[in-house]
Amino acid sequence: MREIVPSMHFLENFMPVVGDEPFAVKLLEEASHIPFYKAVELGYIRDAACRREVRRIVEGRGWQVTAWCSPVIADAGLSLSSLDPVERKAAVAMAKELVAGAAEYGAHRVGLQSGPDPGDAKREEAKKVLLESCVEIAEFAKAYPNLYLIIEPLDRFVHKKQLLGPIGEVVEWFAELKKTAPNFYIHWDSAHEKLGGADLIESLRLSAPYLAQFHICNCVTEEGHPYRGDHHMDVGQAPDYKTWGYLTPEVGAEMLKEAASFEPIAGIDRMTIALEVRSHLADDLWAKERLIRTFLQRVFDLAGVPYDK
Ligand SMILES: [Mn+2]
Repeated sequence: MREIVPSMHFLENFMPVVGDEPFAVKLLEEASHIPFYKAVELGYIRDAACRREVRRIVEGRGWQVTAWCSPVIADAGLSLSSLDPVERKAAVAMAKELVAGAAEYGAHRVGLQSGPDPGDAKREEAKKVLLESCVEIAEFAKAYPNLYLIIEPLDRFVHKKQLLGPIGEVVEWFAELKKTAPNFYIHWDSAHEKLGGADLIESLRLSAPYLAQFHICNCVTEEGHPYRGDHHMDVGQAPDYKTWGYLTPEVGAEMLKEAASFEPIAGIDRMTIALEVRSHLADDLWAKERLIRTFLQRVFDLAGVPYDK
């Protein structure tokens, strides 16, 4: 059995305001009074005073902190799996900088992603250089004793079109990475798997030997539907929780139950689960937060997994 605790995906749930760091920090402080969550997922924070504030809040709350740094590298137009050595070198240097910065505001996990899929002909080479990038970052991250690295496989063919990728391939690649970089783990996401056409439970099981945390996330997979893709879409509301997507509390509970049944792995005392829903400008953010929390609570209740220990 593995212990799994609820995580607040602050970055996505409060997306419209996270760019205003001082404002977002005030919201984080308010959010820290919600007893349900035992972990939090943030973006990359740049301001030194805000970093100190975030650290004070998360340490005071005893939250496990994930810092999602993947968008920073992608937004800079860089990729850890780039076949251009100059670009890849810049991406690795940036990743190290992000690890050091995230450690300042109390991060325990730093989240990365591969890079765009280069197509059939160059895929194997890209995987090879990605491994080299990850080994170098892992070596650097060893200086931070309570910090691990996580990599989130995305979909390859539908929306995010990343190198990693279908879970079977990811797991094979990961086994190789683990030999030299034991401080790397997988972050699994149900929407990417669903969009990739995977069976959710089977995919989750494949990731189990390396799994540190996961997202449940709603999406539409139907071709031609305007909502198709990884848009971090809304979940439904009681009583029927129906949306155009696949995710209901019952489906979420099935995943949570499965993950809780896995054998423990070295380095991971407790896993986290977050419900990934993105808010948009003009949303009532606290109403949205309540909706997300109510849904995730129901997932725990249906799975029979306790969250208030
Ligand atoms: Mn995700």
